[in-house]
Amino acid sequence: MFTQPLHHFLVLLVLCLFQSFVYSDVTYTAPTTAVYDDSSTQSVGYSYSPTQRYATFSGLNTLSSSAVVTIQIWLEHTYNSDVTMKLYSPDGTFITLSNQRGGSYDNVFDGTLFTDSASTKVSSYSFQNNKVAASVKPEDPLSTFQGKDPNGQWKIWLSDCCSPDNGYLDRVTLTITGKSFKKIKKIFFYKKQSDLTNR
Ligand SMILES: [Ca+2]
Ligand SMILES: [Ca+2]
Repeated sequence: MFTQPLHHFLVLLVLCLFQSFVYSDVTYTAPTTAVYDDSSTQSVGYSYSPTQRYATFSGLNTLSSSAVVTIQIWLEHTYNSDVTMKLYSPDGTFITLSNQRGGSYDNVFDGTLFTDSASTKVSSYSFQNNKVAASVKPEDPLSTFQGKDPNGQWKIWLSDCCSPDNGYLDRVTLTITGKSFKKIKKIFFYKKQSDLTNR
């Protein structure tokens, strides 16, 4: 029905539209909060490249000294100290969320909120097997991002040092609370299809 090049173009167009909309996940709640929430699944493992997920914000003011950034991570993993997790702001500034914490335990970060207001730092938390650490302070403070321009692409980065245990990153929410937005704008999240994994 279509010529071969046209057919390829249409398939690509549909794929691009699909990717743009399926993984779009930033919600702006006027006047002060923006939330990225993406629950697609990516694998995390020693034999893979680092697992990376991107959240793009726009229309926000520079983060003031009272702005609050938090990130909640759902990581299924059977040996959590294999994993290092980092968060990058759009200008490339990063903090380490967890530097190989959680020992040999399973699923201790499967829903953990990283927040500067938690009572215990991830480095001194008493992890238990199959018990989610509800909230912890990250290795480096999230307040590091104060004074930064939050607009652009944030990156959530996980790497796994060792075999044989692997896992899955199931969901990430990144919340930015600051001054009123300049404008409210729905934007889209894009991730390479190859980053996804079938379960
Ligand atoms: Ca284990
Ligand atoms: Ca591993």
